[in-house]
Amino acid sequence: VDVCKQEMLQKKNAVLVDGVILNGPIMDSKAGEKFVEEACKIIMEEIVQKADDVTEKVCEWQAPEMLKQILDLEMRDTGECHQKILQLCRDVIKYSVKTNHPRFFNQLYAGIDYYSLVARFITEALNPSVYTYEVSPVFLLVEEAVIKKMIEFIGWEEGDGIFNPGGSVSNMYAMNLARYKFCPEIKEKGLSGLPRLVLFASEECHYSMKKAASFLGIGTENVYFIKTDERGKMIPEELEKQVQRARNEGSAPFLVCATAGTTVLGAFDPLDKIADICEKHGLWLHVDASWGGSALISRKHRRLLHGIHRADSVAWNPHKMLLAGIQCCALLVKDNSGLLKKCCSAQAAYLFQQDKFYDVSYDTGDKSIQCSRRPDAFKFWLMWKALGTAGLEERVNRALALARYLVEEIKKREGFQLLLEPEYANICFWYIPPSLRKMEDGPEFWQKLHQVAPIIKERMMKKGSMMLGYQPHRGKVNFFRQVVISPQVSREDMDFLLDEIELLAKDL
Ligand code: ABU
Repeated sequence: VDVCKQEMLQKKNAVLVDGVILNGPIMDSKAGEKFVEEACKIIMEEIVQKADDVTEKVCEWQAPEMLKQILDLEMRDTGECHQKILQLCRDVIKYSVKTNHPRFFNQLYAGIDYYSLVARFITEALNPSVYTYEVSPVFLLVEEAVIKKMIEFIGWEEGDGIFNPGGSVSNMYAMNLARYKFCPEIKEKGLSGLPRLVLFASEECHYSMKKAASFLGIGTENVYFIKTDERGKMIPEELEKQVQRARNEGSAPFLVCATAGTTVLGAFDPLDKIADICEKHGLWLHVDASWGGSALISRKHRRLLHGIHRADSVAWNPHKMLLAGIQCCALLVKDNSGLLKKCCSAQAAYLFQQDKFYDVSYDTGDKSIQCSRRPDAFKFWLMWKALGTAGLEERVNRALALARYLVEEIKKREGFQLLLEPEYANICFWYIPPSLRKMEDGPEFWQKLHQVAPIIKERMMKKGSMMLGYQPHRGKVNFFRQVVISPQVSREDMDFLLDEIELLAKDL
């Protein structure tokens, strides 16, 4: 650097301010390009090309203290050479969980979609922020087109929407919007003077309902949880009772949040019956279809969401079942009169100038509660263009057929016990190891069974052979929740999963 500085100073036109030479860019573009090229090669070799290789590990488990040492996390005064940084990239990949591995069944997302991956590369490289047409012309039009298409699948004739950083945020938007519709003056006046607002969601709803109620100042005590049946579906008669209860208490019911695809059991609430109750009581109906919404793409399975067209708003995450890449989450709203914008806008004059030279109705960023916003619709759009609706439909149908296959295999095998017949891609089951099979049913049996899934989970992660979630749930001791999503997954992986559990637990 000093040599360059000397050379520059000797040139007549060197411009210095505060001792800083301002001539020419300070970045070495050629070296930067070479670095990107080499890093892309690593990404190809270590992630993309290994994504369907079952001989690779799903994870390379290290305890946090050990991983801290391996990764050399310290950030120092002087930078490090490219070779060292490339090695860091390799380490990051090595010790990260391969969520695109065919045996990653841990969450409500999995697998790799090549088109959405490329879309992400493009948007990462372009680094746009989706608020105004002037900085995001393509991505704003893409978002509009995707929202329009999603609205069609819900069955609305028109509507509005916005992509958000997660289904939890979509649910929060819906709550805010429903409240704004109920009492528009809240935007200016705030919470003071409002009656006690009450909303309703099933006992099985996503935890974001509580978070949203807390964040928005509604209060978690004002979320009335509605009893569910043995399959985890909201019981409409119980909803009716709770609405009456809220009214008798003098509170103001304003919103029902139904769920289409609950997190643990994958249950779908009876939307039509819930919509009847909402209509009768004048309540906003929001459907959290973050997980189950993708079934709308399938002619065979869309009946799971029968009645969704009657909702006022819907949260739907194409990053889950459809593999659009985290994060890709839309809040869709039936209203087409600009309610979303009226609710969220703050009219920043430095972004949303009304005297621009183009049609400013395309500056849709003020509908968002964010300022900077990622172009998440683009990865869904590119994937949809490449696969067509038929390809997306095939993806959903295959995942659900594989789930069915696994269910039938579970029924055949000794030691495996289903919690319930699944409706969707969540297969919940216990594994009863040999030593517990002859034990009498009773508290001791369940207490021992509770300990089994965590041990098997630890063993699978330390071996790196697969990843599968477990949890206790509503009085039931720890059980596995297998989630089937990825098109990379095959029948053999389903068989492997069961064989591997037996193998890992043979001494239990
Ligand atoms: N809302 C996503 C929950 C995380 C999971 O169970 O995969």
